[in-house]
Amino acid sequence: MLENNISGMNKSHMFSKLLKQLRRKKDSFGNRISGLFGNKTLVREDLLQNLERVLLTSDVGIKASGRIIAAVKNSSHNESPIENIRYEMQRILEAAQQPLTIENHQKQPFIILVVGVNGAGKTTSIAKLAKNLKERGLMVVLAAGDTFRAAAVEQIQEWGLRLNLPVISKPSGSDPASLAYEAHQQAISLGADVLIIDTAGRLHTQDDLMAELKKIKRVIGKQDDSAPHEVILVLDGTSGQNTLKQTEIFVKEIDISSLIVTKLDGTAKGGALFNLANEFELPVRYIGIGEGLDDLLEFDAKDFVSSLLHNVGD
Ligand SMILES: Nc1nc2c(ncn2[C@@H]2O[C@H](COP(=O)(O)OP(=O)(O)OP(=O)(O)O)[C@@H](O)[C@H]2O)c(=O)[nH]1
Ligand SMILES: [Mg+2]
Repeated sequence: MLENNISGMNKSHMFSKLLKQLRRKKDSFGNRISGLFGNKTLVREDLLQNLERVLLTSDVGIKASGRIIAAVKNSSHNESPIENIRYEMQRILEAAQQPLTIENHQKQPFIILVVGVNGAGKTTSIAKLAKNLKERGLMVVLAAGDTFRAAAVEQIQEWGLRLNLPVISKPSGSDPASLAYEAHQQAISLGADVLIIDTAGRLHTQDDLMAELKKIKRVIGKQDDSAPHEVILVLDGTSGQNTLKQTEIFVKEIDISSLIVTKLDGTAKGGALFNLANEFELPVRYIGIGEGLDDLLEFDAKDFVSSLLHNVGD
């Protein structure tokens, strides 16, 4: 059985990386939360008010914030509320913790279609994911399905070169569905375990582009009716409430299987994960915590909360 976590990086190394990256900036979500508890003289009511403000302005959302605040209110008055906060935060996020498993898949290749709005971090996340899967011993092929811009094709080709992975591409302007079809055929003939298909960024309001995604899905299904096996929506973790709206529409339009939430390094809006986990029953497979190839971590609710509340209440 192959390891699920990123090989070469043990658990404690991953945690220290998460901790460092999530709290990279002074006004990051983690630093704001822990800052609240640094002030020992704060009375309970003030703490509650400040906590609520931090949660809401970090885009934790009204409902998830309500759950955390209720957990504090329910804690006894003579104990620190921190353990209740930790417990409730973990409970919210645990619903979304379901790692991507590919190894037991019967038909090959396992096809991952990656979608999302412009600039969310799709192509970068594909490169990071490809590296991760390659290190898990899987043979990965990439498809330059963002045929919209010449630069997009070049971008993924460059990642392919760096990672020493085949990239199936066509000139920009080609039909992305036919590229996806060909990439599927080539991945089969190369004996690939995994095919990851990049797509052009689109706004959820662009009907023609949504139709194009549906066509890509249909075409992939022609050669293997169980494919695509995973449709990942990539969300920019700094875009706050927009992440909810985007998820809602992409789910409705093309049946998303899971999420990758990017750019959680240092953002003041890092609460979006709680909002997403509380509102949707979608696994968060990975989180992006930087621009480097190793800055994609398998999502772990306990580690995430521990890094937010690091040194709090000790
Ligand atoms: N800090 C940080 N930057 C990231 C992360 N993920 C991606 N980025 C950066 O975000 C920018 C956009 O990333 P891309 O991967 O090109 O995004 P995309 O969704 O493919 O964009 P389009 O193809 O234009 O739709 C790049 O500068 C990335 O380096 C992350 O986790 N943290
Ligand atoms: Mg891209």
